[in-house]
Amino acid sequence: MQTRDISSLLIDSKLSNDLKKITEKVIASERITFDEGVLLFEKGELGFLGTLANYIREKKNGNNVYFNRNFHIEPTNICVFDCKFCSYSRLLKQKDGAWELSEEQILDLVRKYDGKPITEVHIVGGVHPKMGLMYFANLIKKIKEIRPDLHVKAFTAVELEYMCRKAKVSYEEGLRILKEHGQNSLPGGGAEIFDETVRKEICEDKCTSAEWLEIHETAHKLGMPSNATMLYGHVEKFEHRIDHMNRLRDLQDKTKGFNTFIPLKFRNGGNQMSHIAESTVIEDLRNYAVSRIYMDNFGHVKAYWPMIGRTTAQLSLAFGVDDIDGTIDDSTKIYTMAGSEEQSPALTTQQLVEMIKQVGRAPIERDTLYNVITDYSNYDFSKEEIVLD
Ligand code: V47
Ligand code: SF4
Repeated sequence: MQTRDISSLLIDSKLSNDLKKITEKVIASERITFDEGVLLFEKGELGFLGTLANYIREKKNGNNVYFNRNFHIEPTNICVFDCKFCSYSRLLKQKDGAWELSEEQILDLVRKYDGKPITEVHIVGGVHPKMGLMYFANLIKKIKEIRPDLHVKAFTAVELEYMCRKAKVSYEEGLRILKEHGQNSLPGGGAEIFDETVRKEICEDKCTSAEWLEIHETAHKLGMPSNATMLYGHVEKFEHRIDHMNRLRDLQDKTKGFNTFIPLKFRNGGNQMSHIAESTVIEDLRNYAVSRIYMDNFGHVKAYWPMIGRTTAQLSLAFGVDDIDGTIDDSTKIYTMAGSEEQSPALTTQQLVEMIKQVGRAPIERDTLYNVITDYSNYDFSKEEIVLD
């Protein structure tokens, strides 16, 4: 990747001293403070932030861009909660647009991938009052009987908090049961924005920030890694984004259990916050870059292409991002229903590889834990040496 040499920033007469100080810290691999994080959002221009973020990204992950072969299962969109930004959920009594898959339908979705080199299933959905801890534990066990090699990344902290509360078990007990039945890790959803005032405004009734963090900390303690997300570009201010990242950075110092940080752009289609304009592409790229600079103890920053769109995902690779999620196979509706440009999100391995190569990066298929499966940099698809989708 050709970007501006970071040390040239130090002799740039147009750059303010406070931004030069942050540049020096980045070069020295020193952590930046809360105030410096806010300052980056307030004063950092796109090119400047990109140079810093790309420097860190290449130091951590070289030219690699990771992806995996995955699919989602969304068992239901019926949800007891009422997040204002959610375009996808329906109340139990609402019939229009609601779905609830039976166990057999879910298992059939898994069987569909027999013989295909999928490595991960991502299971999340609405918080259904009748689908409890043991229902899901047994479901995971059955999924693993069909496909023992599949990594099961399942249930946001929001779903887990509700499951444990209803089953009257501690988070530790609930997570232990799920782990014993085959769950391997947790996705990053439900984090939204940790600041309590903003959280009250956008998702008042679901698990608190402290509960979200406690559930992830407990999972890490039990040897279940997880991801972390941040829903941005709605009513939050820059200091709320940095506060959010700061709470995650602190927990990562303690547990080292997070795999990746995933900023999620608020999409305004068909929800109670539709009057709020979506963030610009420039703001999306600035946000990826500041995330990469601030979250110095996170190995990876992911651009989730079904949400941000493939063009912005490609651009993000010059702004700190080193992962673009996976093949997806048109198995998720969360963003489709919120108005994403990706209305049937599915990419073959070859398409993902080409997308990454187009912007001069090295496409690396990974498993959920970032172990390298295949380096596609010099792979010749016409020879079909690898089982493709
Ligand atoms: O928590 C819901 C978000 C999340 C909207 O861990 C919205 O690998 C934008 O967490 N606009 C669930 N965002 C999805 C999620 C996720 C996605 C991909 C990968 C991983 C991972 C995790 O989706 C929710 C919420 O923050 N969301 N509605 C919306 N209108
Ligand atoms: Fe329910 Fe999740 Fe939608 Fe909130 S974001 S209403 S918890 S499905």
